Amino acid sequence: MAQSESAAFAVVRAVSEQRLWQRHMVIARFGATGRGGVNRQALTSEDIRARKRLLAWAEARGYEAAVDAIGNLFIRRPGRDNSAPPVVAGSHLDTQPTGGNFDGAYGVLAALEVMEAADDAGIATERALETVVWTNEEGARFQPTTMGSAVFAGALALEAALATTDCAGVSVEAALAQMLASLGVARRKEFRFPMTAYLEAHIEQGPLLEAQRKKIGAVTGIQGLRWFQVEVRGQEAHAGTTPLRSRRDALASAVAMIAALGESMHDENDAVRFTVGRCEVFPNSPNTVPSRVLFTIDLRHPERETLATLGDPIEAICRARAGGCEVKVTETLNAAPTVFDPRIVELVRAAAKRQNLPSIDLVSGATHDAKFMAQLCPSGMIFVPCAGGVSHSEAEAAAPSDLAAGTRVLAEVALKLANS
Ligand code: HGY
Ligand code: MN
Ligand code: MN
Repeated sequence: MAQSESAAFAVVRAVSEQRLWQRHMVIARFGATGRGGVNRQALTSEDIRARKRLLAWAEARGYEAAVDAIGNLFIRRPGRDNSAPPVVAGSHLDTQPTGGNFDGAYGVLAALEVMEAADDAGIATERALETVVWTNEEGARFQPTTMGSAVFAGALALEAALATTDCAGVSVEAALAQMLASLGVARRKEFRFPMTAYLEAHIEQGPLLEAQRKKIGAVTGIQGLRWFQVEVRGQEAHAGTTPLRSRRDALASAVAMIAALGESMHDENDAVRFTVGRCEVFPNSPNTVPSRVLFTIDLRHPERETLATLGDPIEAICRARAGGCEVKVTETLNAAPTVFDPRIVELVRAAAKRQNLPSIDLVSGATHDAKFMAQLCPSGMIFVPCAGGVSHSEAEAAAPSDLAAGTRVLAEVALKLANS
C-alpha cells in the first residue's frame, strides 16, 4: 500500500466521534436559544465567543491562527513542505436567527477533527492542513450571504462589504473591528492565497440522503442564486383622514409587487426557489400610512438561463406596481450555478466506497462558501444526512455517527490531497 494511503487510513481510524460530538455541544452553547437551536449571527458577541473557543482548541495543539481583512479565520497545521499551497477545509460558525447546531459548525469542527486525528495518529503531511471559518456565510444580519468567501475570492469588493449595515445601522467595518480586537490574532493572510484544494463538509439541508438511506453525498455542484433588495418609498399620512386615492402607500405597493413576482416565478416542476424572507416597514405604526418598505428576494435555480429569464424582469415587475411610490431595486449577489472539480468528487465517492458508506451524487440546493472557492482551486463538498432534511430551523438535527462518517471521508480525501 502506498505510504500516502496508509497515512490517510491511519487518520481516518483516529477520527473521534465522541470528541467531534462533544465539540458540537460546546459550540451550540454560543447563542443557544433555549428551544434547541441557536442565534449566532455574524460578528455578534456569540460569533466571537464561538471563534475564541475554536482558537483555544487550536492553540492547545500548537496550530497557527491567522485572519484576513474581512475576518475569515484560518487555523494551520504545518506540513513538511510549508512553501506548498495548503489543503484547506472548513465552513462557517455564524447562523440564522433561528438556526440549527450543525449548519456551518459541522464543516468547521470536522476540519479541525481531521487535523487533531492526524496528530493522534502521529501522521505528518507533505502540505499543511488548514481549517477556515468564513465570515458571515448566512447573510442574515448583513447581506449578502457568503460575504467573507465572496470578498476572499474577489467577487465582492472589500469596501462594499465593510460599508454594509445591519437593521440597527451597525456597519460590518465596526463589528469586524470589534471582533478582530477581541480575537487578538496577529497573523494576517492575503485574499486568494494559493490552495491545493478546498473541501467543505456540511449537512445536506435537504431530504435526499435520509430518504434514500445514504450516508454520504458526493456533491457535484451548487445551484445558482440571485439576491435582490427592493426599496419602496412613499409618503407618511394619517390612516384616518387620508383618502386612498391620494396615498403613496409603500406597503400596499410592496404587497402588489411581491404578489406579481410570485406569479412570475410560478413553476409547474417546483424547481424554482423564490423567497421574500425579510420585509421592513417604516414607520411600522398601525395608524400611519407606511412611507418606506424594504424587502429582500432570494431566487435560486440549477440553470443559469432560468435564473436570467426569471431574475432579469424583477425590476420592471416592481416598477410596474409602484403605485406612485419611488422604487429602487439592487441586486446584491448573482452567483452562477457551480460545478465542482470531478477529481475531487471522485475522491469523495472513492473514500465513501472504501469506508463502506453508501453514497449518492447530488447538487446542493443550499448555497455555500465552496461556490467561490471552486473559482480559485479544485473544490468539493461532502454531505451528511440531517433529520427530515430540516435546516435554518431550531429543529435541525444530525446523528453523531453520521457526522463522524462524513468526517472520516473528509479525512481520507484531505490526507490524499495533502500527500499527493
Ligand atoms: O442560504 C443558504 O443556502 C445557506 O444555508 N446559508
Ligand atoms: Mn451553511
Ligand atoms: Mn445556512
